[in-house]
Amino acid sequence: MKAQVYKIHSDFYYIKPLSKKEDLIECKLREILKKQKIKIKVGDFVEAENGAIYNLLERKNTIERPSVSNLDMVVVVSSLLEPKVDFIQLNRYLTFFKYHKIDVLLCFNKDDLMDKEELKHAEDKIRKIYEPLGYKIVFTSALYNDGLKEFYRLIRNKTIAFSGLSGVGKSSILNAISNSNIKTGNVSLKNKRGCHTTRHCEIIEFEGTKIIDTPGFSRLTFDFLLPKDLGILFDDISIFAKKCKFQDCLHTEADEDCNVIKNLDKIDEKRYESYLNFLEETKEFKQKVTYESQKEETTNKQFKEKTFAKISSKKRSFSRKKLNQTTKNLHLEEIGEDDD
Ligand SMILES: Nc1nc2c(ncn2[C@@H]2O[C@H](COP(=O)(O)OP(=O)(O)OP(=O)(O)O)[C@@H](O)[C@H]2O)c(=O)[nH]1
Ligand SMILES: [Mg+2]
Ligand SMILES: [Zn+2]
Repeated sequence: MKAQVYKIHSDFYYIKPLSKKEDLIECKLREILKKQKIKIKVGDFVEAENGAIYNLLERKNTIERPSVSNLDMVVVVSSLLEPKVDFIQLNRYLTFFKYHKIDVLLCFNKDDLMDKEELKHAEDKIRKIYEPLGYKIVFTSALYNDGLKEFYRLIRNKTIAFSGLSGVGKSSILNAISNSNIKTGNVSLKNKRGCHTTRHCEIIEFEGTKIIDTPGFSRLTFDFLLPKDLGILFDDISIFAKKCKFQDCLHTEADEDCNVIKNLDKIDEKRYESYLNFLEETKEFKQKVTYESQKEETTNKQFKEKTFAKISSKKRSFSRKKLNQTTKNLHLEEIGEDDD
């Protein structure tokens, strides 16, 4: 039976068969998958029988944070206030999903917390940065149903996952558009942060749309990318980077004649700051990779030297033997010669 994984709780996998409109079936994992160290995620298509999943079917895409597969789109949710938009974190999500080639919809929630003028100002600022980058943007209030029709129109019939910091209103939006009753949490009065109410990823399905609610997370570092590959993920930087005359340029302040530096006034300040932040992480990764490959090279070299030394000592003893032999022969020959 082919099925999709809807939620996972410790060792239990809740799957929905593709063929029938059944309720979720509780399953475990077959040993073979565990042995192969295959990690099954929410959104995965699998094969199962007798209450056990035994095969993972091909994925369209898969990500670790949140840990989900087969997405048509990710909705990156921020809240305009409480907590207010963290643009570097937002760029972090966008760069990450661009790397994974997954479409993104930007949702700015809690617009009810701003007065009209403030909201207009925030909207203009956000649209100016992100619309030229090709992102669709919605402004919503889960509390007052603002923008939710437009939001629903953009995600209809798709499999989408929410992504965003804790407390921005992901579960609240999902509740408002799907009439669900998922637990939502408070935002701390002191630091305006959420309190990690949603703990697991789970598919909520209605009218052919599948929404994966996810726990809010912020830890996401570019510790898998080389510095030279970061710029390509920033369209607003790569447009100038393409015309940069330096070949291995990373477009930092150090290179005065760099075409990106020359055009910094045309790049949003926070976007460039985000680039520099992530660049440091990619540099750390490069250092690690270089160190490890050097270590491996040294080990290989030592190994080779050892082998060589062994061979040469053998060779040496061999040649000594041969030399002895030859000398002996020579000696005999000499004797023989003498004999003659
Ligand atoms: N004023 C206002 N408050 C909202 C809105 N949406 C959500 N909230 C409140 O924000 C708080 C956090 O909402 P959640 O939906 O739990 O946030 P979340 O993003 O799911 O958070 P985690 O599950 O922790 O990742 C709750 O107190 C909600 O009532 C909104 O549009 N306006
Ligand atoms: Mg939640
Ligand atoms: Zn440059």
